[in-house]
Amino acid sequence: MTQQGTLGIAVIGTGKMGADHVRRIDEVISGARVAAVVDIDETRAKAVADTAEGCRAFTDPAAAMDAPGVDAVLIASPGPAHEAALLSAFERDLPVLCEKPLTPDAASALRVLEAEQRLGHRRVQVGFMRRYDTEFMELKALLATGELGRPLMLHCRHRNASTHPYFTTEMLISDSVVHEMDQSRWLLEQEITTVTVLKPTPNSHAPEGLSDPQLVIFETSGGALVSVEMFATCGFGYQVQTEAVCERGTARVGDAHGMLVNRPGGWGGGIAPDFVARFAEAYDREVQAWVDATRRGEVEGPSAWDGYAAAAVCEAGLRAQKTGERTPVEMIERPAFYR
Ligand code: ISE
Repeated sequence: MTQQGTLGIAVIGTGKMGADHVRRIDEVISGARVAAVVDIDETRAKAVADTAEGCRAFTDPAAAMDAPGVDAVLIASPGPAHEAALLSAFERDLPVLCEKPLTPDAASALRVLEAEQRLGHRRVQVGFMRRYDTEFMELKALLATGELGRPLMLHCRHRNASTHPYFTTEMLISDSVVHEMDQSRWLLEQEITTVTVLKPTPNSHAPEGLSDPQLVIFETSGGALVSVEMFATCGFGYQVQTEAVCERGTARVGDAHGMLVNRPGGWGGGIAPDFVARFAEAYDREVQAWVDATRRGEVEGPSAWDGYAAAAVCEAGLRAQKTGERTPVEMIERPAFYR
């Protein structure tokens, strides 16, 4: 660690999320600095590097990890590039915060698990930021008290205003519903055992060929049911809501409308445009927690095991999406290393 114990971070990927993390590390959180950024688009890497003092731009992740002053790696590149970046970080025994998904499929996630276990110590925190959202943390704490009794069902709504041009029907599961996969495992402390995907006639405002919205149903090892409405082209903004239905009551989070205003002709609140705005504080808390744990020499938060479990559920989800059938999740037994 350099500069009085300040953690020097290499940020891999300078798209929407990577650039936002660079700003966050530079301006919002404490104890860290951006030492390097990487992007295959050199111009974009340089433009983002220019926003953070002392930051160098690279096009090769390995070269950035070897740069002077780099103590840790934040991976925010597209999912298919994660495995190679994770394995390079392990070769250098560097701590990693890896944006979701850990990797795009269960086989590659398993290779990452095995490589981390060969290191002999945990190195990875996965960026499931909902675990750091105040409302979701409150819901988790309430369920843990047992006051409402056993959770029977979760009803989740996940809405995005619109999709980017290369968003596919499969990505509704692997890029979007992956959040509900992790959130459900975390809230219920159970594994997801089956996935069913139902598709209504698509929204006529969805891009040609995109099957949106979808209704996804999980069954869990403890006999709970989870319903997820995934609607990626809702048109009106970004919404993530969850209602837990328990034996003695219900609890709902994510209305997140902020201030309620009365004005001539009506009343109401605002709605976030996207995940960067809606989960800004959760991302701040997540990255700060990672930096703090790393500076203490510890690893906390969602682990590579959680990343693997989500990848295994995604795989079942993608099969269920094609066949329309209730599809079992295939997972290895949890290694003692991740207990
Ligand atoms: C995006 O990648 C995210 O992670 C967002 O949280 C999610 O709402 C969106 O659907 C994904 O594409």
